[in-house]
Amino acid sequence: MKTTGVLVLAVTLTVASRRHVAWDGMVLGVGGSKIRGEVEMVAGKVAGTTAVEVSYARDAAGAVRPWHVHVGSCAKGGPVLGAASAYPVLRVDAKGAAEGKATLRLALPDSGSYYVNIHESAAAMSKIVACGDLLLEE
Ligand SMILES: [Cu+2]
Repeated sequence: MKTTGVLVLAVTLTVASRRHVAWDGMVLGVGGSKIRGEVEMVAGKVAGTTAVEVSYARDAAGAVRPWHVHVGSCAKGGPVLGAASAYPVLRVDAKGAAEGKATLRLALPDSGSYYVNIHESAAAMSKIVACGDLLLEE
């Protein structure tokens, strides 16, 4: 019986340390862009990593868009979360849709404020075409 108790405790601790935390948000066009989509940020498959997925529609076919999750909010701005190089550019398809994934070398945050933004182009990083604040879902 003692062994069973230890086992139950071990299982309970394992489950407790794997809280299902996810960050979700809507991606919405800024300044006349009609972009509409979603972003999700969850723990990566490898411990200590974070996986981000973004997908959206209603953009200009053929556009190539840099994007990142940033610390802060669409309203206030803030620095890129992780390395900017971890976010492969989005390539908008013929129907105006795009999707991308990034793996960040940091553990999924369980607090703070984050947002995703889509930049006009590598040559016009300061122009934001879409943005979305992330909300913590537990
Ligand atoms: Cu950015």
